[in-house]
Amino acid sequence: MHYFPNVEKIKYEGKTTENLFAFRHYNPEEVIMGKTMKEHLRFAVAYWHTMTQDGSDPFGDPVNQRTWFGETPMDTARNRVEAFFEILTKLDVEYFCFHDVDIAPAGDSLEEFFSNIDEITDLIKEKMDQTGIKLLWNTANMFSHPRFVNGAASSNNAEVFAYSAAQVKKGLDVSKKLGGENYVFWGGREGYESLLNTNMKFEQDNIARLFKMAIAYGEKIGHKPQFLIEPKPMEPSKHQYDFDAATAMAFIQKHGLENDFKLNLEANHATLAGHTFEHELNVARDYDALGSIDANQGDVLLGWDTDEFPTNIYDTTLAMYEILENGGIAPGGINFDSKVRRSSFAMDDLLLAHIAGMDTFARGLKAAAALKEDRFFDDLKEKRYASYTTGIGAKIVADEEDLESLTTYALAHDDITNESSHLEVVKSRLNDYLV
Ligand code: XUL
Ligand code: CO
Repeated sequence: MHYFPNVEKIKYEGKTTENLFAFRHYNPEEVIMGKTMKEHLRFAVAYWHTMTQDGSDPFGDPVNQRTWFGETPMDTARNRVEAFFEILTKLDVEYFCFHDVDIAPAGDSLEEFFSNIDEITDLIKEKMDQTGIKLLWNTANMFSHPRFVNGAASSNNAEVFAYSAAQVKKGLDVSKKLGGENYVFWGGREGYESLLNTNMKFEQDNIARLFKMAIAYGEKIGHKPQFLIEPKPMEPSKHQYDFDAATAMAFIQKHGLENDFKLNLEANHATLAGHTFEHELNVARDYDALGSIDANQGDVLLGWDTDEFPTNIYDTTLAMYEILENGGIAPGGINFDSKVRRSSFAMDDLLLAHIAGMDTFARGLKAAAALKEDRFFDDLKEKRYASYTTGIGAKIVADEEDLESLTTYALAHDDITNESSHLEVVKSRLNDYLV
């Protein structure tokens, strides 16, 4: 059965092509700074937005045209696997990501859910073996069901903690079965609605407890994916504990998790936290904790997580620059945590939207590589901080000075001149790399 019978495997055809089902910038085999684009970008397709999103919104009914619905929920789940691997193969994408509830129906009990997961992951494994496609990460959805109304590991209800632990155990078993390279924790409900009735410290200690159980279980079964926390400041929680990269790092360090945990950073979560994406990547890099990214973009005119496919080359350039500076993103990748707009309801839009996102990241990669090769930011910053390379500056960064010695220095040098940053020139020159 083919779900996209009119589309062949998508190929690179260059910028002049009229073919919508072709890459105009993403050329998987093209070598940039010693690695192919495919090796640099490590794209992944997200099961949830691609296979289960129906196009409904708070004011509108489902609109997406999808042809994989079967007679029973399990028939649909099996059809989805078939269609998903067709999408991955046609897009020439090597990785994918999913939540447990995306792939298998929850059934009437946890036992039935687990057995559904077993059956569907058998099918997924078969497809992976046939195609060579790999699992970037999986995760447990511990936020949609009503039982998680007050959180998962952070719930006031210990029964919910236990249920969440069972889901994480199953997630790690599945990760081992499918050779998952990373395992994600996104705590959508790990936060609070009101501080009036919330013990923040207790709740966060419990989240750390669950994470430590996950590390211990991974060791026990001999499967150690890179664990990732995905920060987000709010939505659905009013306040989410993993607010942003810096907050998540404080949590990781406080609980001694730094050897096992890194960050999965999402562009639209960064903007919700009042940061640019490159800010979040830069913070993570500073802690040697840049694990993986969820690629999407928000809308500056809307205040929520719109999860749009990335089409802004300015943003992808600065993100790819951070990734190049990081020495790459592996074993993480670039997961399209992105959904088609409601008006893009056709089946083919699933492919077209990914092509747009992949081309935008390819352009970002090329521009970032040129910026790096030209030492655009290096020279700029070297010049800007030059006062620390000689004289008193060199002594300050060599930790040779103290308040008294610097006071003596300042008394003799209190006539200070600063230099203009000419920031408008910088931005204008940066534009030259984008077009
Ligand atoms: C929600 C979000 C999630 C995580 C995985 O905003 O980004 O889809 O990526 O749970
Ligand atoms: Co995400």
